[in-house]
Amino acid sequence: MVTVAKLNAQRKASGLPLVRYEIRKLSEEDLIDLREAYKALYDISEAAEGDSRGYWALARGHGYDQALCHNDNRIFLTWHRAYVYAFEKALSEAFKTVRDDEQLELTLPYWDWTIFDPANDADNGIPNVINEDNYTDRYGSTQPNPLKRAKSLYRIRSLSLSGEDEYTTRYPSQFRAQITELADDVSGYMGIDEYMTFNNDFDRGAHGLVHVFVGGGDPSSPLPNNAGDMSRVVSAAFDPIFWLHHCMVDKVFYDWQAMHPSANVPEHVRSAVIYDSFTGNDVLDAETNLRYVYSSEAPIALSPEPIEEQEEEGEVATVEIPALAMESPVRSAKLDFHQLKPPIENYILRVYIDNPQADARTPRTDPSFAGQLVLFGHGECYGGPGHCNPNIQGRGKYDLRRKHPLRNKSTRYSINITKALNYVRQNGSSPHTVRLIAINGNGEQAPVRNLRFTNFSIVID
Ligand SMILES: [Cu+2]
Repeated sequence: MVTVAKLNAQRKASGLPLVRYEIRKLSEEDLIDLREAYKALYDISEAAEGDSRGYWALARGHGYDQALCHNDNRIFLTWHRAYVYAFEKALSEAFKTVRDDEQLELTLPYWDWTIFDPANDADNGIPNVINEDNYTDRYGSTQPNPLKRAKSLYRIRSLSLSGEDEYTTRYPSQFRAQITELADDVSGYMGIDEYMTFNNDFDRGAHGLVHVFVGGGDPSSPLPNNAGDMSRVVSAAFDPIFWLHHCMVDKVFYDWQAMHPSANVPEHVRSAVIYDSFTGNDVLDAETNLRYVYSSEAPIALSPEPIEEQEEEGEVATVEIPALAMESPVRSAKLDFHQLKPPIENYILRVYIDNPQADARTPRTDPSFAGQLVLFGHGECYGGPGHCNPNIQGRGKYDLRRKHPLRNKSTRYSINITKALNYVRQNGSSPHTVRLIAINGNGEQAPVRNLRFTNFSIVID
């Protein structure tokens, strides 16, 4: 099975957007990665509290003693998008450092608080992996769960607390009762077509509700008014759940944008400077500019590791899509090729779902047909060495010329399989199989290995 960090590193090398997943869909290995990454951020701050790479440097930006998220409500959505993005990058950097491995690219998962899942959630409505006190690390020993609590600069410096009181605390006894309302709220937001109405309703609606009821309050709390950390702006971002919550807030924003592509974003929101010196314009198109997308299903790839061209066997490539959890039709399902080299001859790549008999003769009218990619033959290379894939990695600060237009390692080759997947969801049983067939210019089936790509992954949301 491919991990989130390894798959995203492969996608990054291919110029594809990174993928953020739902926390309940992560594998044990992914959760260990996430926990080690959080711990690595804590360790940076523990060693030097002002280190800009560390947890406290980020958490204090929410309104403790640095930037102020609540300074201007009109930029609620964009400010927090930049804030979560900065956290995700710091998390991934700390993870690479602690693992001493550059071939990893961690993304932050989101916590979908519109559902209660008895198999994965605690009675209070919070997923077990976030709620449990301890977890088993990759060496089999018990460790404190870094997603449960973190030391808070606010508690230590401003409230002079010590010992166990240095750690963030939640009192979520009323949270689970809110989940139905949260789901209703989010589906209601999707019907709003005006940006500022959505921004304001969401900020002071579902977003705030999660803060208030996850933080909660209790007479034993040493915070003012017996609050939990999540229920106060000044302390919220010190609780590790803050980032998983705000990643969900960002996903709702992302989904809303997809449903309202022509909504007018006010000039003030576009030009306002937000967290980390971004402007609203920099972050409005997350997929293009920040290079991430969301997936509501677990990571799916043909192979856990990049495939060497010569090793791939067989006439077709088949990958299994695990049972789909979503009750409603999927909004988007894309099959993305990693580092596909434009072929010399003409090829058509066809995708069929749940049809083990599919071959070059299976017509496009067959309900199992999911989509195709027509690759117009590139021909022999007549250029000099490196012509078809000039070195672009080396470019950057030392070479500011316009990028070379020929670069197959970062061209997106993608097949949209949304329609067919929704069809089989209704008419078939899961898990589903995706079958990739290559057809040459004579209409004959050709080995898929004739097409050179290092892997493909499927993103379903
Ligand atoms: Cu918030």
